[in-house]
Amino acid sequence: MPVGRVVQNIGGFQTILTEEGELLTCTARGRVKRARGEIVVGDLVSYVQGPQGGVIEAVEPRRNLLRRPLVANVDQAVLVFALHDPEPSLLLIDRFILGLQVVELQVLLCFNKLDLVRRQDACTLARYYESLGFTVVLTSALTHEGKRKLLSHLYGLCSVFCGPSGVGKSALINMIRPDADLITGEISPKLRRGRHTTKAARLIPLGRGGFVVDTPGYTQVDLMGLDRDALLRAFPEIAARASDCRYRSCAHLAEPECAVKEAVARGLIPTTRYNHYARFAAELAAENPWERP
Ligand SMILES: Nc1nc2c(ncn2[C@@H]2O[C@H](COP(=O)(O)OP(=O)(O)OP(=O)(O)O)[C@@H](O)[C@H]2O)c(=O)[nH]1
Ligand SMILES: [Mg+2]
Ligand SMILES: [Zn+2]
Repeated sequence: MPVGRVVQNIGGFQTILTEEGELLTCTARGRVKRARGEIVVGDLVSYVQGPQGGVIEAVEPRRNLLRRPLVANVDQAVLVFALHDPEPSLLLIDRFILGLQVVELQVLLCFNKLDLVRRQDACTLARYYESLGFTVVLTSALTHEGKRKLLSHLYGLCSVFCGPSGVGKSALINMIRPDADLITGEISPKLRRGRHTTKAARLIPLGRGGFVVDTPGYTQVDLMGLDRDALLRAFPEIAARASDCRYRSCAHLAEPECAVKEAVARGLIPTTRYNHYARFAAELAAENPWERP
């Protein structure tokens, strides 16, 4: 049976990308839906060709599943924030990074709308996150600055673009894949209408291998189900010092002889980051009582 990748899932119809590189509109057998729950963008599916389009017979086991945005089998999250309009919030950026740790994903930070700010301010923000251990790309979907650097991080991977609405996720994907709207045109005329305000996830193949997934913007980041390991993955600069704490189980909150708090006092870890860490730790403890330190 041939296998395809779900590129879009709207109103009970799945559009899949076939091995031959063609788009095929499908419906799923009832038992497939019951067994797997919802079919989501990024799923690999086996299908048969019927007279009315394709019929999905099975969903291949998923490598991973992200709930927000809802997408399967991704390697990397490209977290997009605008440098201006909308103004970035350090708290929201850190919250997004944490929310994405529900599955172990590589996070690439992309600060867009570089054309709207002073270069120096953009570089200060980029250096701040780089010093914590993140990879950062500065881009402008308007001037195409940063295009090549962004692309160099995307080849061969399935990258989901996420972030608040209006930051330029779709604009960036149009920048790197100008014929993306050609593909959307073939998918559904209905969608063309919402092109600048994304209503549903859409997977777009890259010319030289890999995929990008455009998703609708959101700002409500749910921390439900995240554990302490996820928290430490979101704060690598804190994780890096944890082994020097007096107590192995140190949560770096109220414990004495805490190497993390000492690093904060000495200015080696930004106070802003530590405050966000403490705030999220308290939230996780309230939402997931079994995670209480
Ligand atoms: N000046 C400037 N404007 C940009 C840039 N990138 C995007 N925009 C504009 O910002 C607005 C929002 O861009 P979109 O690509 O629709 O944003 P989005 O993140 O996809 O938003 P949602 O689909 O709602 O989540 C549009 O008017 C774009 O033209 C940029 O680099 N510079
Ligand atoms: Mg969009
Ligand atoms: Zn500690």
